[in-house]
Amino acid sequence: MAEEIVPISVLVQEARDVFRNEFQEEPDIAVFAPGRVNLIGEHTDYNDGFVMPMALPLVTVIVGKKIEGDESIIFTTNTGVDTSQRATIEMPNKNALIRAITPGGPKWSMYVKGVIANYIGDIPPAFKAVVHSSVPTGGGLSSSASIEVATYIFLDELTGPNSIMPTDKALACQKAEHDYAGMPCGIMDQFISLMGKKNHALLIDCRNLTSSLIPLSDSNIVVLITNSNVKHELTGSEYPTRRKQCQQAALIMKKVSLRDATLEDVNYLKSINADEDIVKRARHVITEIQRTSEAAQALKQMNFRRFGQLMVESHQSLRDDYDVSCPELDALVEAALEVEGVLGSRMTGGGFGGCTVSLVYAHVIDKVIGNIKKKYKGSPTFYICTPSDGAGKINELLQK
Ligand code: GAF
Repeated sequence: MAEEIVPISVLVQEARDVFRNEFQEEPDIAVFAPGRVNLIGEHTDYNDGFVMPMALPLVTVIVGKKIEGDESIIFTTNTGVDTSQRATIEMPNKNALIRAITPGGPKWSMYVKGVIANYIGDIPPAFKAVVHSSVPTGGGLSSSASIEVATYIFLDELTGPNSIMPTDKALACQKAEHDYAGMPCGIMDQFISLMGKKNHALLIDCRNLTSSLIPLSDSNIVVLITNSNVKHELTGSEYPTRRKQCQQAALIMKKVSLRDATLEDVNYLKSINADEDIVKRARHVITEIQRTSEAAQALKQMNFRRFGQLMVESHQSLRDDYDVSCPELDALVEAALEVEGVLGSRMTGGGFGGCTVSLVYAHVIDKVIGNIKKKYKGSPTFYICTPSDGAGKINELLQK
């Protein structure tokens, strides 16, 4: 029914086999970084707001080793839309004032290049590596952030111990995505991929980059992710537009960001006949930040029913005010909510396709999956996920 979650140990062995095949030698470094699902707090990270994601057991693994010379060679088992599985990277010049890498090459390699260029501290040596992932590409579960963060941790292993804060590593990976992949993302995905914790959701304050863990491990409750397996073209262009609209709203309200605004400020926007889209975007962000704070309280009190209601309100707001849902995501949410025992359901991530996340009583999980399969016109895939640990090294798995 649901997809099998491949254990990290198996992914590492698979990646090692590919490495041996490609390079006829053994890797001596293995690292992983997870994808994420956002439980609530959507499109709030770039508005200084709160988000509440959890790290997934779906991960990107990188195995590799240091080599002599200036050129790194990377092989991926998953190319996404590209056809080329191999990329070479000219490592940055140690004497250059600005650490830049020539762009170009397959899209997946841009995430790796961007992280090398933005790596904090010593310039990493050249390396050979294999990238292998169980995070579905382009499914809204942060496959790109998991490659970036895995790359960062891999470079840490190459260069040796350092005292760089995880938040600074997350910021470096975010900059990699901005500058090398051209996606002006917020900080949520890289942050949770680094700092996720088993059996916990993470409430992140994206204004001051602090976070608090909230336990999420109740044997009666299941987090169900449903991949619509659709991705509409709008994603690339609409995300920057939403960011700009939020900045415009804050500017008109004379606020640093929408984090500082209230619904009274939305009334002010209306009173001056501000553009209707601007009003709606601001209303979503302001109410979503409130919902996320309330959801954190509900989760602390293990009030899953309230948490679920807030998820539903979040979806409605994303659909009606932020205009980032699509008929497929709406249909998945609707089909999930038809089943008694589903506490909440919403689209998750940037929108325009990708996944929904539902909070479900464990005893109705088969019923929910069955109903979605019956009602949804596409071909959905399902993942039952428990909150998992953030990125780390797993070199010992290579010894086995
Ligand atoms: C994408 C972005 F990368 C995140 O930073 C966040 O803005 C999310 O969309 C929407 O909440 O995943």
